[in-house]
Amino acid sequence: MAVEKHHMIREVHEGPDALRRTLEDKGAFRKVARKVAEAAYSQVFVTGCGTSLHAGIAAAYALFELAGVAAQPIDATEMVYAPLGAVREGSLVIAISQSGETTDTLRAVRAAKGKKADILGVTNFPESSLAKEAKYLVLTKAGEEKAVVATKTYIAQLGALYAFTVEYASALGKLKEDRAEQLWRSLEGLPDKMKRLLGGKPVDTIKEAARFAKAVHNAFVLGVDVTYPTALEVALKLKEGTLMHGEAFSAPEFRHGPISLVDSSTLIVALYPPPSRKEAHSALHSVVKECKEAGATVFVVASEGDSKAKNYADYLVEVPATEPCFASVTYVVPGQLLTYYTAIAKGLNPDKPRRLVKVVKLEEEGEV
Ligand code: F1P
Repeated sequence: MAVEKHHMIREVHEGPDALRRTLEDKGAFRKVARKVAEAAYSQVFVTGCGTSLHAGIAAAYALFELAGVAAQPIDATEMVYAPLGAVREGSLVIAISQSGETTDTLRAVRAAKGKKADILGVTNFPESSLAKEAKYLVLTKAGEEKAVVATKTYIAQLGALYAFTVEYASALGKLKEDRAEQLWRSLEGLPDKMKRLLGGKPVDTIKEAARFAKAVHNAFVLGVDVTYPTALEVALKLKEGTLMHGEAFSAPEFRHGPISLVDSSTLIVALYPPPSRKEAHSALHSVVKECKEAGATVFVVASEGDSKAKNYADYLVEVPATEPCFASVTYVVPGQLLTYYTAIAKGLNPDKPRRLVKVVKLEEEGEV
């Protein structure tokens, strides 16, 4: 690969390898998952900040679907307030932080431990504070990430959390062996599928869309079902990297108010769930139609062979088909690339967005 000027684009290209390395030690996931299953937790929370929180929401969706576990995602910044009232002995808190040093996440973890909860830490740094606080550890193997805008670490977090979920669901007796194997094969096939999005037609389309997006002030990122967690992450990327106002909604929820903001200056990023999720797919499609009629420009990400998704698309990026519950891994890549190329088109440095730092470490907040 050519030497890239920015860390961000180099790190987007390193996503497939980060995922492959993270998934390598199957036995480690199995060991942790078995211990967690044996402990028979009565409730599960998932927490983190920013991109890590979004990986946690994606994991909660997989835990609902594959393990039948009602995992409750909560922002780490909120966890220390009202939600703490529900944390008790027998609670498991899955805490995610690529650095393992984010103050807000560590505060949530310490508060939960104070209520006798156990912590499963998911981090890129085995020596980090989060790793030290955690009873169980799941490691991502993304290597160092230099750009402030997180990309490959998110991919690695998804991989680790999905692998844990498959093993946990199996240990709970919720997945048959052959289905678990099928899911593992699907996970292991994801790096190659991601690579297909990093060049050729998808990138040409994204560069073209970025030339349009550089003048956009408001973008709404619509997902539904398995693409909803990805929508949250893509909207965060757009805000951090391009300074445009990007906001995510579950597509049907978008009708309950925000749709009135759509006009001919709006960009809609529509993340179509795989067509096999029929109801969700048509729920999103009908909202996209209304947005198109209101004059919006529509950037669509859809599964290959999704014939309906082209109908209202000004720009269309097709992602290789995957197990729907792992869709976040492929669907986020066009969003990461759209962020990068729009930042470049706007003359911004995506490695160092204004006012953002890679690790948010806070002093005790006194009176201000
Ligand atoms: C969490 C995070 C990042 C975000 C920014 C600030 O970091 O919110 O997701 O991009 O850099 O910190 P971490 O807890 O995953 O290290």
